[in-house]
Amino acid sequence: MTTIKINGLRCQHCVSSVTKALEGIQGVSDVSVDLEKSAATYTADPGVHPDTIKEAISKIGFEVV
Ligand SMILES: [Cu+2]
Repeated sequence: MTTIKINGLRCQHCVSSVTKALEGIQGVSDVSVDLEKSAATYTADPGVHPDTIKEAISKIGFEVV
C-alpha cells in the first residue's frame, strides 16, 4: 500500500474526483482518499509507474506533494 500527499483537496467533490482518477488507472486498487489528511492511499501493481499516478492527479487539477 502506498500513501501520497495531495495539495488542493477542499471538499468531498475533490475527494471523489481524485478517487475516480486513481481508480481509473489500470493496476491501481483499494483507493482511499482522506480529506482531513489531504492524502490518498492505494495499492498499485509493480508495473504502475509513480509518474502515472502523479499525472492522473495533476491532470484533474491537484498536485502530488
Ligand atoms: Cu472540492
